[in-house]
Amino acid sequence: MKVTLYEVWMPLRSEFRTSFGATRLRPAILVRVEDEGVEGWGEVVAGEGPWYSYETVYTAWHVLEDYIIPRLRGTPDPAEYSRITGRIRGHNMAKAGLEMALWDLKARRQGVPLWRLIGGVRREVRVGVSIGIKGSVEELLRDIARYLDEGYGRIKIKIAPGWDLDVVERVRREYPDIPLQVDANAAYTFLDAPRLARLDDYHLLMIEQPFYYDDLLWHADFQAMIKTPVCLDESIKTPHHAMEALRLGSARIINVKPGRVGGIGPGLEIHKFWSLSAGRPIWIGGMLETGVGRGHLVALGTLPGVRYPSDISASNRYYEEDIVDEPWELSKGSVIVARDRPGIGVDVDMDKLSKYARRKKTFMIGES
Ligand code: OSB
Ligand code: MG
Repeated sequence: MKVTLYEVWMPLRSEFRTSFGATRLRPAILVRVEDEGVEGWGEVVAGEGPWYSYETVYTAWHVLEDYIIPRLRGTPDPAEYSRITGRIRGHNMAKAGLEMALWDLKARRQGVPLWRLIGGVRREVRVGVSIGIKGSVEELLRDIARYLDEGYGRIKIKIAPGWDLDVVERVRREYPDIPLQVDANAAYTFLDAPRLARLDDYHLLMIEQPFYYDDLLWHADFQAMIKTPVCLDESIKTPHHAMEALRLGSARIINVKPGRVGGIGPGLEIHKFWSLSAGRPIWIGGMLETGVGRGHLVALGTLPGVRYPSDISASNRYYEEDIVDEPWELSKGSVIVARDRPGIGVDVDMDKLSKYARRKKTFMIGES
């Protein structure tokens, strides 16, 4: 097997601002695996700095090159992957990039779409759009109007101290009935809990990750205080955290991001435990992925436990030009349709990829 890493920097159509910072140029590592003429693609979603999590595009490259790739023998099945990477603590985004590529390879070898291989039950994935913090409420309202006009049926807005209750109030006054949710990206402490509890007045679908990025306790206390479902993002890094969250009552909903949890396999484990066993909903979160990572999100979005719209928007919501042959598009009813093609359903356009690539390295993997 051959593994190639590409570090790409993709210009976003507009700045994306959250409580932890702003991005204009989104880095990613695209991972290509090739075996006997069949390829598979994955994506490392770590950012330019340790803001969403401690990983960066540089730490991920280092961990892939120096610890993960040297442990590979032959062409591993994704089922063996956790055994291969098990001794490496954390660095889930680095692990996930290669794991996803192995899933795509496996599906393409079998000639089946990835969503079928992992047990998806529908091709139409309900999606929404996640809108960053803006310079003014007017600007936010213009963006919301535009996305609704484009056909997005669910809006998520980012909140942070100084950009929360008043903003939600204005959005609700303008749009009393749209499916709406908020995401704080861990911007608050429990001292803010009484104020945040007033979000209950706006019939939001959920409040995502209000507190500390490792917290489960404050979220549990907060969930007990409010009617609106709490959704965890940053705090759920492994299937074990999902078990802890269930035991503690930290959330009713989990946003599953394959990058954050270490890949498709751990995502499926969380789905099995949280949704199939415990009967609770999940949805699929995004990290501004290129068309490659997006293909993996779409595949996960077809799982039966996905019962809220996912943060999987069309390629053109993020990028002027995506690097895949057929960019992801929004279809009627605010859905993205999983493709009836082997693997993730897209091929990488190598000319476009080279346009955005700043670093590339190939590794030959021996049989033993
Ligand atoms: O918290 O869900 C998040 C983007 C980067 C980092 C964290 C988050 C996000 C988003 C964007 O909300 C979701 C998307 O890809 O559309
Ligand atoms: Mg989030």
